[in-house]
Amino acid sequence: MNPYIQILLVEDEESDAFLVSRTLKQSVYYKFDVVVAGTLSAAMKQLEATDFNVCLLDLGMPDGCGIESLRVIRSIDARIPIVVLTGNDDEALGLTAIETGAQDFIAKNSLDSRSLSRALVFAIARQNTVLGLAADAHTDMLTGLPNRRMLSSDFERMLAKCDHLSVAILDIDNFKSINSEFGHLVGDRMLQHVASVVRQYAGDDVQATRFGGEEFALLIPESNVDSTFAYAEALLRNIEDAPLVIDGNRISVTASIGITQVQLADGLEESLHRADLALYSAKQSGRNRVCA
Ligand code: GH3
Ligand code: MG
Ligand code: MG
Ligand code: MG
Ligand code: MG
Repeated sequence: MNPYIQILLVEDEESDAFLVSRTLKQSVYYKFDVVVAGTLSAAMKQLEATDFNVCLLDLGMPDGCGIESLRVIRSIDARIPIVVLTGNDDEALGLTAIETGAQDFIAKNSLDSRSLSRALVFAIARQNTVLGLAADAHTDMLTGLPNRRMLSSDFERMLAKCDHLSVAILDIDNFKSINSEFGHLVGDRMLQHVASVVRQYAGDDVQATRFGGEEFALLIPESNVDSTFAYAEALLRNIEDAPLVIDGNRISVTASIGITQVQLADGLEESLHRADLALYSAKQSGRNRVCA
């Protein structure tokens, strides 16, 4: 681990902040760089301005009390490892803190450089592992796109911040014949290729997901049926115009897309179902086209 560790110390008692900083300076193995925030709102400003490696949090703050302080920090930063400082050997509070999302707790009156360093370094290492596992669980290995697990949280997130959302399902045409003609490995390369065309085309605003085998889902914000139709149509032209080149051989592919606009009462499943029916129409009417 990087021996240089940036800590946000959220502590309202100056004498305690001094004690913690002094204890950290005694570490032989790590250089702890400590920034002190005396209130939760000061902590919020610091977290927005700087990338800290870990947050050391006193639960009793003037603008927050007990576990509530922890919730506040977590809501500002969902990823930062948090080690809680408890005042009076309050083990029950420390354990509750861990259940609420802290990585560890340590009692202020038993601070020593070794156990404090250990708690901080362990918290960082463990949180890295947890975040890595979470990222893996939400990423499709073959294409690197988010997978279906990610789709429902993306759907809720986008629905919350835009007025009109559309859903598109893209399915590669006659993909079985790519596999049977060129082999499964080339099929995999084709999936990666189409995924990269989709990802580039989608950019930052549209959320693209590998939805299933050779199917991709797109969440398109601030769109209606007409704009989504044109958007999807242009994507199909990009795919058609970008053959996969392997050893000088150009392998062309097309896809079909079903689109729908998310209705007020819709959940993700209803929207996907309608997009899937539209996709079926696109396939039935000859493929390489968009249907709504
Ligand atoms: P259609 O135009 O009707 O969509 O025809 P299709 O051949 O694409 O139809 P279908 O959806 O039935 O076939 C999808 C195929 O995709 C079947 C499966 O073997 C293949 N497939 C799914 N996932 C993968 C993968 O990860 N790699 C490879 N190489 N093939 C996959
Ligand atoms: Mg306090
Ligand atoms: Mg399919
Ligand atoms: Mg199919
Ligand atoms: Mg297909």
